[in-house]
Amino acid sequence: MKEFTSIRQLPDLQEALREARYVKEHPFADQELGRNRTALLVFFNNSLRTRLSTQKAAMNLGMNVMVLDVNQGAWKLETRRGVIMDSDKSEHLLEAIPVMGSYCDLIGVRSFAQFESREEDYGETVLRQFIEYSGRPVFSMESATRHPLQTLADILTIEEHKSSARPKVVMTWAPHPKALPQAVPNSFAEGALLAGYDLVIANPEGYDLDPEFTRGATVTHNQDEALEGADFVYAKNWSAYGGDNYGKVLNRDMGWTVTAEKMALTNNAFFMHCLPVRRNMIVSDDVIESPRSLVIPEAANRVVSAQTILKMMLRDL
Ligand code: AN0
Ligand code: CP
Repeated sequence: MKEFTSIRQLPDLQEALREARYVKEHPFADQELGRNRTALLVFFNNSLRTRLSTQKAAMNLGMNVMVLDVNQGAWKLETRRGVIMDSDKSEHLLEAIPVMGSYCDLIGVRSFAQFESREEDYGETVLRQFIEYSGRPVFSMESATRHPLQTLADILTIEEHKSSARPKVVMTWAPHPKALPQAVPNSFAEGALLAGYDLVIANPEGYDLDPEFTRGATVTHNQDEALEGADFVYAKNWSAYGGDNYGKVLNRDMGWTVTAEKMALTNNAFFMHCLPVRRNMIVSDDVIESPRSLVIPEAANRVVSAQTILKMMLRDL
């Protein structure tokens, strides 16, 4: 695999899940594959899980790893072409990217939506430049529109816990004080549909996601109705996508928080969230601490998803 920016780029999801289960059972079986290979992880945004799990995955494969926090210690980077560089930005991405590429074999990039323009965000301007100018295979560690390593870990977690062939999976919006990207919900919807789940998306009016990602799912504005009979509840906040409201917070209704009363509507569902999560905004303490909460094994599976993808990319170097 030469590029991994969407779960749809996997040659075969079921084959990738088989590979993931193997990796989980035998984490050190491929130490030779990464020998003398270097992964560079470039972060334009904060991270706990992605940073640590991707480093661990690379180390399990015998790789060397370098991490760059672009906003801490590197030169401030200009990303748009054609601008007169008289601001505080000392270097252009168009030089920085090929330089970074010359120091490594694989590049991971985290670059969130900036909410200045939907076209720029959904055009994936930063990620695309890495793909075009680094000369190296690139994988996403969450871009403006998707978070495929998270999605692969989420699907693996559902596969490990489901008790029917086609579980009912409810992805529900929940309140949050700040504007968050649509990357995680877009990507989860894309993945859950690819996996063949019965996907229901519940969100307030004004929060419908880009249909490019949700086509095939049931979208409803009634959370209680959606939760009925759910086998998995996947909570996430996102900001508005459509119209003039792109990137805005339109709703803070705490009636959407996932509480024990809400979970009582489900088929004794498992609770999932990609983390970081704000307790008693997105989910109540008792739900996230309950035995049905999968947030910790879900996060642990991030090592497995990263290692699976790195392995597939190393094989094709
Ligand atoms: C980010 C988001 O919602 O996309 C990262 C989640 C993995 N969350 C925050 O910025 C809080
Ligand atoms: N879930 C996830 O990607 O977490 P981080 O933002 O901490 O990497």
